[in-house]
Amino acid sequence: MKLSKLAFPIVFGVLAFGASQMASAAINVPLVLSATVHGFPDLFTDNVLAASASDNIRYAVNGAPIGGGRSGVIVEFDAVNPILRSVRPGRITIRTEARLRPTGNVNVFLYNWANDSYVGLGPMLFDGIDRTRTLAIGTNVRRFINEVGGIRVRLESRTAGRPHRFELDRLQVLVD
Ligand SMILES: [Ca+2]
Repeated sequence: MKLSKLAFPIVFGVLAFGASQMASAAINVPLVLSATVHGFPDLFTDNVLAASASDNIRYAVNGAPIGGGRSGVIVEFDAVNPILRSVRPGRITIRTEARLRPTGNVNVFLYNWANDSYVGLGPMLFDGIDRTRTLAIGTNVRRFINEVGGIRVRLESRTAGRPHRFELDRLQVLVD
């Protein structure tokens, strides 16, 4: 854990250039909790540590039927770092390394704590081979950080057929 070394450049950047400027270093916010909303409970690997490193140990979820021959996967992760309570970051970046069978989009959302809703960042296209995808949002970032420095990420795949399996090797929540 090297967060203490990253704290200074983040704070310095905010103080020196104002909240609208992005600092040069990013905080990699640790994952602390996960909640699976959809999926077959007996077929997923509910171990958040599996998603914290790129090591081919995967957080795996099988899609639950949602009708019409389709299935859905919704997974939520909480990332928390207390330093986020006191900074005004310019951007949150979600980076994932994952595979999805069959090929399809996984839509990425951040939870807006200010009005209890999810804001979509866009789709990430995955197939049967591990792919690294990145989405970022830089508008009014404070709404995505709660009073304890928490950020909630939702990954949602609803368009794939059955069987439907999402395997997340790594999820990174980066703040800068
Ligand atoms: Ca992993």
